This record gives sequence, C-alpha cells and structure tokens, in this order.
Amino acid sequence: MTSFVAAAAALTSGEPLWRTIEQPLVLRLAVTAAGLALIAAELWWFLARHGEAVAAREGERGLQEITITVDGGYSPARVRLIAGRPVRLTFHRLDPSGCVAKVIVPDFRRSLDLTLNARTSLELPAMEPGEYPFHCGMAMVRGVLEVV
Ligand SMILES: [Cu+2]
Repeated sequence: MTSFVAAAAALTSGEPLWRTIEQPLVLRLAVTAAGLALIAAELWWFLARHGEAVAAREGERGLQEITITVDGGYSPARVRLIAGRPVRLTFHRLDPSGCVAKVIVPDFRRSLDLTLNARTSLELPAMEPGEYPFHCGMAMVRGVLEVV
C-alpha cells in the first residue's frame, strides 16, 4: 500500500516513476553469460542427439521388437532397426504428463494413445534405410528410428 501511495505521490509531483539503476560491469557480464548458457542448454535439449542408439531384439516371425520407456522422455530415444523387416514398438508410459499421452510417427501417419502405467504396442511395416522420427502430440519429446 505504501508503494502505491509513493507512486501516487510521485505521479502528482512530476518525478519519474522509474529510474535506471547502474549495475557493475561484472554483474552485467555474468547475467549475459548465464543467458547464453541457458540458450545453449535449450538447443542441446531440443536438437542434440541424446545417447547411443539401442538395437531392437529379434522377435517371432522376423518381427523386430523393442520396449521404449516413456518417462520425461523416450528411453531409448534412438532405436536401431534392420531394414526390410517389420517392427513392433512397445511404449511403456510411466509419465503422467498429458504431453506424452500420444505418440506420433509422421512418416507412417500413425498415432497411438498411451495409457498411463501400461504398455501399448504399435506395429510398423518393413522400412527402407533412413531415419524416421517419432514424437509426442506437441513434438516436444522426440525419438528416432534409425534403420540400417
Ligand atoms: Cu508433448
């Protein structure tokens, strides 16, 4: 309340409502450096590769199978597959965030609703060598199928 009264007094007296506070150069440099570090961390989080690819295991009928844990991200986020063989991805969702309730594989126009604390499977046809991304409903959590 006092600050409101002070502001009202300043308004009527014609004094400026704010003033520039000079900060030491070292402090300004530190704030700039911290900002740049946060930008670098954000780029790393969204754009960099996270971890090595994990190979899918050989299942029945030549089906390649892998379980991907969904908890704050996909683990593994890179899955290595062999070209020319169908695949079954099983998502084990432990993360209650609605963000990861859906997973999308754009190249195959497939989307899958994941039930919390359950395993949900998606079968995909044999693929050509290449990289096929998958991501959550808003594309913030990402993974990639690395087909060799
Ligand atoms: Cu999301």
